[in-house]
Amino acid sequence: MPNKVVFKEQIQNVQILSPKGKVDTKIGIPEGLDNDKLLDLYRWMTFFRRFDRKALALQRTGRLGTYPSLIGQEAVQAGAGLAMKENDWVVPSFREQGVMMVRGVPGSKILAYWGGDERGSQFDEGVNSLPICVPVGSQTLHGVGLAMSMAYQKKDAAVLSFIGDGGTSEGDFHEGCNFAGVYNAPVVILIQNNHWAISVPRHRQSIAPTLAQKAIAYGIPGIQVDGNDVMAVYKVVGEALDKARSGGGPTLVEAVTYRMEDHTTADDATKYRPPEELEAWKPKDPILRLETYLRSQEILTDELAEKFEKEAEERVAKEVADRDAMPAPDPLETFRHLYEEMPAHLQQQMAEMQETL
Ligand SMILES: Cc1ncc(C[n+]2csc(CCOP(=O)(O)OP(=O)(O)O)c2C)c(N)n1
Ligand SMILES: [Mg+2]
Repeated sequence: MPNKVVFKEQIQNVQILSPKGKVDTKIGIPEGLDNDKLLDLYRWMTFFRRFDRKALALQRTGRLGTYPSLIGQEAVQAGAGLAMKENDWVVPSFREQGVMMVRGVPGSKILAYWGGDERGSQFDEGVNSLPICVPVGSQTLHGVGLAMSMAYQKKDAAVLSFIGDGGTSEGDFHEGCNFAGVYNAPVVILIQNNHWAISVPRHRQSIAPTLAQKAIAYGIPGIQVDGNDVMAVYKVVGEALDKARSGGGPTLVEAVTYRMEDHTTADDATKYRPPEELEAWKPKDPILRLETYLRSQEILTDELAEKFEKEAEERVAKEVADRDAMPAPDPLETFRHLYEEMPAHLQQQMAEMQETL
C-alpha cells in the first residue's frame, strides 16, 4: 500500500481584467502598465485586427496564397510582445504576425511570405524574430535550442517560443520541454490555446483539463492565463521572461483564447464548428475588453480612438504599398542557396530556365 505523497502540484489561472472590463483589485494593474503603455497595447491590438482583415481581403482577390488570421488572439500577441525586452527573441509559429510586427518585422514581409515570396523570411539585423515556421511542434525545439545557445553565450536575453494547442500533441513539443528543464534554458514556451487545431477541437486534443499541466512531467513551472486579458498576459509572460533572463529557467504558459476566424483562408469552419460556440466567445473579445476598461477610466476618448483608427488604416496601406513596391523575385533564386556547390543536374536546369527567360 502506498503510504506517502511524493509529489503534488497545482495549476494557477491568472485573470486581471474581467470580460466586463473590470480590474481585479486584489492583483491590480501590473507594474509597467501606465496609461501610455495601456494605450500602446490597445493601438497594437486594433492594428493587428485591421491588418488581418486587409490580408484576408488580399487573399480573396488572389494576391496572397493563403492566410492564417489571428483575430480573437490579439491580447496574447500584444501582451506577450510588449512584455519582451530588446535582446529577447521570438520564435513564431504561423499565426504570430502580431507579435512579429511588435518585434519589428515589417507587415510587408508577412504579406510577401503568404504570397509565396521567400524574401518574406529575411529580416534586417537587429530584428529578433525567427521567420514564420509552419511545421507544427517544431517551434519548441527551435526556441529551446536558441535559448540554450544564448545561455551558453551568457547573453542577457530570453526566448519566447510559440505553439498551438494542437502542437502540444507533437513529440517535438515534449522533447523541447524536457530539454528546456534539463538544461535550465532561458525560454518561455507559450501555448496559444485557441480551442481548435484546424477541425480538431481542444477536447479531442487531450483529456488533460489544462495544457499548462503538461509542464509538471518535465519538472518546470506551468501556468494558465486568460489569453483574452491583455493585462494578465503582459504580467504572466513578463514575469516568466524576467525569471528566464536571470537564470531561473523555463516556464510553460497556456494562454486560453479563441480563434474567431477560419483556420486559414483554405478552411471553412462552419463545416465543423458549432455556431453557438463562436457566439459565446464574442462577448469575451480581447479588444472590446480593454476598450471598455480604458473608456471607463477616460484614458481612451472618442477622439483618441478615431486617431488610432486612422493611423492603423494608414499603416496597413503602407505595408501593402511596401509589399507591392518589392521588385519581382528572380526565378533563378529557386536554384540557389540549397547546396554549397550546385549539383550538375541543377546547373543544367538553371541554364535551361535562364535561356527560357
Ligand atoms: C507537422 C505538421 N503536421 C501537420 C501540419 C498541418 N497543419 C497546419 S496547422 C495545423 C493545426 C495546428 O493547430 P494548433 O497547433 O492548435 O495551431 P492553430 O492553427 O490553432 O494556431 C495542422 C495540423 C503541419 N503544418 N505540420
Ligand atoms: Mg489551435
